Amino acid sequence: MSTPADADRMLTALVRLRGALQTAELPLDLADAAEHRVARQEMVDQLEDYIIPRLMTMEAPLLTVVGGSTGAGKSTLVNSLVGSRVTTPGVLRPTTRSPVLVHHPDDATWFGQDRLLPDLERVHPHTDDPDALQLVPSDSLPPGLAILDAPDVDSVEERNRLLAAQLLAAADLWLFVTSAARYADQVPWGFLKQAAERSTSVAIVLDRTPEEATQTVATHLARMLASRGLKDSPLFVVTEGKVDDEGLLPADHVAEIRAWLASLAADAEARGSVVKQTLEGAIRTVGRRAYVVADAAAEQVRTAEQLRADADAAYDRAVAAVSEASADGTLLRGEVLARWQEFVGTGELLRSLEARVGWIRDRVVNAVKGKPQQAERVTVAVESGLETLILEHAEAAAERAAAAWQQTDAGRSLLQASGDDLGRASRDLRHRAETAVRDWQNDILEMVRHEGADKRSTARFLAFGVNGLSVALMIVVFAHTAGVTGAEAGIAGGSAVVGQKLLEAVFGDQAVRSMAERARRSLEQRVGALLDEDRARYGAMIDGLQVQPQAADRVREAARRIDDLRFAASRLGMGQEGTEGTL
Ligand SMILES: Nc1nc2c(ncn2[C@@H]2O[C@H](COP(=O)(O)OP(=O)(O)OP(=O)(O)O)[C@@H](O)[C@H]2O)c(=O)[nH]1
Ligand SMILES: [Mg+2]
Repeated sequence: MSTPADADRMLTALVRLRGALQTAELPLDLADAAEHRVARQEMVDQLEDYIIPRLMTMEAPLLTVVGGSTGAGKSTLVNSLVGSRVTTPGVLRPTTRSPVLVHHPDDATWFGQDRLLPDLERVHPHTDDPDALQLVPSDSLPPGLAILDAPDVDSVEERNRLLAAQLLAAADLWLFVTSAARYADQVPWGFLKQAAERSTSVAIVLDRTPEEATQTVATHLARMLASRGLKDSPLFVVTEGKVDDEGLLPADHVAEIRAWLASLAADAEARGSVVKQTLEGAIRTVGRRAYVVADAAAEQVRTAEQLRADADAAYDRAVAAVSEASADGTLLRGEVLARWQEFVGTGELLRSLEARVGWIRDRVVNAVKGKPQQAERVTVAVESGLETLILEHAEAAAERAAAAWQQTDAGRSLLQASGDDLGRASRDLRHRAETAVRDWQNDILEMVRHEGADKRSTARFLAFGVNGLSVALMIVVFAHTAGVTGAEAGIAGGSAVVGQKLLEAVFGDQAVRSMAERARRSLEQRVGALLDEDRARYGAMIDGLQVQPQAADRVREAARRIDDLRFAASRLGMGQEGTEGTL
């Protein structure tokens, strides 16, 4: 960030990264998703709470966040540093739930809602509200320095722990407080490790140390700090002292820390380098972690597509199966066949099929004359046969799709979240199937009526009737791929041949072929649409996730841009100053 223009470019890249991260939601329960979600939220928070506002106002006061172990004496330390009771210490753990920010009265403008930690509402009187930030102006702090008392990082209350982490992520400088009794605890060290990795500026306060233990404990702690990459962090030891009625420690106990902070406040350059170290470390870390989130987001998109494809495959198969079974003679059995034979007669008809076509036609005409109820019965049988076929395959599709989803964690939790029994056909499918089949039968009636418009008065047309011809057309459709050329195709095939001949006698070969083709297409469309509605239940679950296919690339692009700007800045820095450079 050598020039204001460089800083602007970096700011743009960071704002873009924040936007990209916000769209990179990770709704599917993939392995590690929980971890990535936390990381993503932490990054968005830190960009909003600290990095972006800080970069926009580099001249803002140094924000020192006092964080650390529960009951280590953080609030007492803040009060003692300020010299009056600005935040409430307490015997009951945890005491501090709502952060308190103390600043010089002249610096008030820097800590408005529009700057750092924008989601914490600014309040002036004391509060326990964890969503509020209590602002306390105090003359006893020098301008350019603000101190924030945070909740305990290892709190028994999760809300406290999260808030403490968020506040530390918004700090220019950590004043990390631990006590002689607690300095070896694990949680605080987790935070310190993070600070070391991110090059956050940290000073350690070993609080409440009994006089006689000072040497041993301080030496041990210093060694621990060095081995964890924090050897350059100042270490202050505060010996255990008596607190006064106000809960303040004697001034000399905190004099050293106070002096150090005052010297930072007074020295713009020193202050600037503390801020720069933390800010640059935060930008570097966010940039690096962004790639991990981008990978996770890409994995979400892949998984969502796979789940969708699994459901689609299950339903495609059902559509194909219904289409096949409604054309290969499968339906020309049982009830449909029996009713059809009742309508056109059998035996004799079929036996002499090859020989005397003309004769058959006449026989059929005679056979069906005046039997409209029989045609109606065929229609009813077709209806129920088709419905059963569709329902069977819809059930099978739902089972297959659910079974495929059951195989992954992500799919399993989607099934659970659906609240609907996705493993079964939808509840209203039977009703919708009835309607669809009836609509299809109406299509056929329409077709026959239309095709027969100029033949209405012929004897044959009259003999079969629109209904009779329509059921014949259905029968022909059902035998489409079963072969309709002769009796060798079996009874079903033979029955279809009768239907075919019958239609041909009225409409002619060409017209029958085309009608059968159209009737078949219409059936496929209706069945397809019907099953699509069931399939859509799965699609809706995926759509509801709002997984953004572009998000991963956008995150990666923004992170790369940040890398480039950091690299350019460091080269510039080396060229000009012969040092390691800036960002
Ligand atoms: N005698 C003595 N008591 C102290 C000292 N520091 C803190 N205490 C007491 O220890 C208790 C906890 O101190 P706090 O300042 O509330 O500790 P904290 O770290 O802010 O606690 P949380 O906000 O709950 O995490 C209070 O009763 C303090 O009065 C100290 O140096 N000497
Ligand atoms: Mg406290």
